[in-house]
Amino acid sequence: MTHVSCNICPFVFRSVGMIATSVAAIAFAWMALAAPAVAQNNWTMSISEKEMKLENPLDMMWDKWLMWDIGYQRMMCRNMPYIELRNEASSSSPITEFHLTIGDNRFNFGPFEGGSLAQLGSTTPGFSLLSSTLNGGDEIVVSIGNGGLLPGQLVRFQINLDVDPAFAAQYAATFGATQPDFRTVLFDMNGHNVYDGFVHGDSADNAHAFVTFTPGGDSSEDVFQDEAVAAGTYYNSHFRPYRDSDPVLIFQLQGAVEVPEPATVGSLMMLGITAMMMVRRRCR
Ligand SMILES: [Ca+2]
Ligand SMILES: [Ca+2]
Ligand SMILES: [Ca+2]
Repeated sequence: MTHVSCNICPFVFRSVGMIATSVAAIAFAWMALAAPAVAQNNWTMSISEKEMKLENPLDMMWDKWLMWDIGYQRMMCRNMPYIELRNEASSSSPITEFHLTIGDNRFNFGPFEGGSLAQLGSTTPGFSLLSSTLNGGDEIVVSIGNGGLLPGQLVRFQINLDVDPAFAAQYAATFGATQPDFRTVLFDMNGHNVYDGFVHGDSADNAHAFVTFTPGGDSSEDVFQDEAVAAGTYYNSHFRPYRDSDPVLIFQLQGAVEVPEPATVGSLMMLGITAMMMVRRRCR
């Protein structure tokens, strides 16, 4: 029985091992580069006719206090609702711009006395807002200065809805001198378009919003649905009798944009360390 010693075997095994390590390293690099980014910049927009509802969304005592106004006052509040824009704490970039479309384009975002289109709320002082419109007043743009709205921060501001001049006579024929309710302009409560008399349940004529993160760019858009509202018969000239209940509600939109995953940088560093270990092993 002959015993043949094999001098070439350790070399073959080492080469196979190095090739396997290289293939694994390349596969790892591809996984790191091809992996979808999972980190996101996220925003939430809430709208309500009363700023204090946004400040105290779950407080029953506030709900009772806010609800028992008179019908005329509620009509005016619903024409000049408050928006709360929140940059979620999980985001990594500030929000520098907010966009909202009008929904029903027979209306527009109109100025307050003094000319501004968005007025900073009293509950979030200190922000520098600059407002303008696009598309003949049918899209409002609110820029947030001084570095923008940081992750974890929120800002509240008030907007004002007006009737387009071309629709003013038709509006007045039905609703007189009253002001349009944001729940009939940005969307149609219970799918009821009160200006056409139709019930569609269609979000094609509803408002949508997005924000710009800097850095990060424009987020996804979100659109209002034709929201279900229990006391949906009170709007514009249809004032609530004082004895009736009509809670102050909040309606929300949300969006996001993915940001480059910082882990990708870590993965590339790991790849570098693996390559260095391979070189060291070769030099032994
Ligand atoms: Ca318009
Ligand atoms: Ca108005
Ligand atoms: Ca609609």
